[in-house]
Amino acid sequence: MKSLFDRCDRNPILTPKDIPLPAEAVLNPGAAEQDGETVLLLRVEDTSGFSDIYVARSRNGVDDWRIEPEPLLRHGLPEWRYEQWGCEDARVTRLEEEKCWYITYTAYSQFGAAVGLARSCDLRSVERLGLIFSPNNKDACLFPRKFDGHWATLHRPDAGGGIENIWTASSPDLVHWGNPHCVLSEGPGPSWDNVKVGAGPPPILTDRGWLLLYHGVKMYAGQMAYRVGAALLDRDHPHRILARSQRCLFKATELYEQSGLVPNVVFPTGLLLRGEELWMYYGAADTVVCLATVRLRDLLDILES
Ligand code: M1P
Repeated sequence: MKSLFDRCDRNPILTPKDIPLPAEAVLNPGAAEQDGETVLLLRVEDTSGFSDIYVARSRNGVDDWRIEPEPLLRHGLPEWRYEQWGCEDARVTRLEEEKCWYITYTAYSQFGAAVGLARSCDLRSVERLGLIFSPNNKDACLFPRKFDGHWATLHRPDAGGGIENIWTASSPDLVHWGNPHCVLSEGPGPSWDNVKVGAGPPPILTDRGWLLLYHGVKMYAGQMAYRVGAALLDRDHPHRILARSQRCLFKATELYEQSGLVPNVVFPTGLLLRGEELWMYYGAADTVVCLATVRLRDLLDILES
């Protein structure tokens, strides 16, 4: 059977060897377009185990990446106590109304994993706005427009007892967040996503609603398998789910996905719509960065069925 997604034949498109410092891993990239170029916000884990966010640019989004020598978000700055252990897994959303990109990322510290928000108008310098969700919370991404005068985000609070579902929250100013709703729960029984779920890249608006890619996790013999599913959220009420894929749509099948620091992980964090195609940037085995494409129509048809 032909797979829904086509993997880039240059995969992995970025490896630790491409990084201008000794790196253990490069993974889970946010993706944006700027001046006709693809910009990835890479999580780079250094050889001491701590992560920062670096910027990479490419004309074709596949190769010839130019990587900034200094991180955009560096962990351990004395004034940012909630990210002393790492800045991880950035998702980036262009807010046209604000004429800036907004970056949600995991701020990791002795206090746990929280959600940090930063803004950048040039993707070269950044202004941190602080935490928007306290620990433990991860996998946050912003919608690119307001709903009834409020911004909206997806995020994944840890409810305790192993319950980790995707929630929405809304805010008048991107700083104060409330109005929580659970939008997508862990799958039931032995489902492929029964251990936890987390939002992937910022949702993309389609003629059928907001398309969300998310990761779902299931445990096999004590090892977690991270795979990818999709959902459609209501165009005007993003906490209402319209459809959800019953099966996983993308999983680790290649050596660079099945083998690495954390085996059997595909973890999408960047998604760009190019014509009829979606370009999905993802971390593989928590070690390298990869690209796969899918026709938007094919994905929507699956959700509709
Ligand atoms: O090892 C796979 C992933 O594990 C975590 O995922 P989640 O956010 O769902 O808990 C993260 O640490 C992520 O970085 C990592 O890729």
